[in-house]
Amino acid sequence: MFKNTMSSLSIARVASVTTLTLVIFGSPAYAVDWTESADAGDLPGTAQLTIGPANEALNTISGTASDTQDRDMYKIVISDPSAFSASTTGGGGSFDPVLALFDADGLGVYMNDDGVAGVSDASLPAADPLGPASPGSYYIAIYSNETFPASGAGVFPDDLIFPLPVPPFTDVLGPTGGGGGASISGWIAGSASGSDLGYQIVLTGADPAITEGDLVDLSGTVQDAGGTGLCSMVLASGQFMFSCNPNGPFALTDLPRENDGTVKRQVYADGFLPRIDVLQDSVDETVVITRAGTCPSYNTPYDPGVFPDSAGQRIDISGAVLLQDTQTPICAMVLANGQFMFSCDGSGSYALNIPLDTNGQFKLQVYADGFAPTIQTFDEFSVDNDVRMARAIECQ
Ligand SMILES: [Ca+2]
Ligand SMILES: [Ca+2]
Ligand SMILES: [Ca+2]
Repeated sequence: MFKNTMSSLSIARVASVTTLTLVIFGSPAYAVDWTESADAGDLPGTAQLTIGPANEALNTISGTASDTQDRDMYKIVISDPSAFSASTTGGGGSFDPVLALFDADGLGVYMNDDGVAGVSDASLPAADPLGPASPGSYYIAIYSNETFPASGAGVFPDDLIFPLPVPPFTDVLGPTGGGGGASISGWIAGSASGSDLGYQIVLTGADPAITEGDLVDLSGTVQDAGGTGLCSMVLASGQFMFSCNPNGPFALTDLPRENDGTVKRQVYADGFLPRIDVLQDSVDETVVITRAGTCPSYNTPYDPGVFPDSAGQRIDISGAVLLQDTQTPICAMVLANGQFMFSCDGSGSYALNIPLDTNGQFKLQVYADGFAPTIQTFDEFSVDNDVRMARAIECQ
């Protein structure tokens, strides 16, 4: 995945041998060649982030269209709008590539089907009047001429962002389709053909979307649908806090990213369905979570005793998180009196060392994506508890 890092390191080594290298190759000598990791998504929220060292241009993006219905979108930074250009290689046969640029809000900027008449490779030219006007984050999409980006409900042809190219398909087109005034929401499908169609996009005036090692800050307010701030647990990149003082606001700073450049923000609150979002960058926003409603219980009720003398004493608790009344394990977040872990080792098991509260009790909260939260209170005489989870769709 970090082929770009390898190549920039080897270039750096060559450059350090002698300044003659710099004379021969000119500058900049360093550049990022990005290779698609798994399959790039096709909307801004799922676009693949390009990542590279600081102060290095993004020279190429290489990838594969699994067939003519695979659309690959990449997030990039355009550092020099007038110098920005992009063109494909790899077109031919069943793969007739199209390039389109979208701004940070997902609005179409410009697109091209064929750079030269009779040649299927696409080209977004530099210094084009329809090209990007300001530096910043953009999304570039490569797709075949058998599919079209759309906004709104994706109705053909009303919601097309760009007009349909006409022979000889060389026009550079702005977002003047019927759906061009709104951001991309999906793709209109045509026929699927071909398999593993390799491509390369050669870029100028562009940088990777993310600088390696760049940290993320997440903040905002956790609310219910009515706008009331909620006491919740907010977790990302192994860091967490409780939005409980006062209810609602949270801030997590300097979060490392996953290997794909994203950060997963998880929000858990008693009585609400968990909310998990994969984020591309720092964000400060209101996070609305949904009340779980009335859900069936697969757990035997427990009536905890009150033991103030045990307050503060630490105990070990353990058990397994299981689906309904089966032995199927569930990967869940298990939280008890401020301590938490994930039951994701394949067996659903959890084990925590926790302090007892002022009543000598602990509140065992278990959350999993797609499941009703299960909250039960126990005392030091019930430390081994399997937790049975109802699916969210079982709730009223
Ligand atoms: Ca792909
Ligand atoms: Ca794709
Ligand atoms: Ca083409």
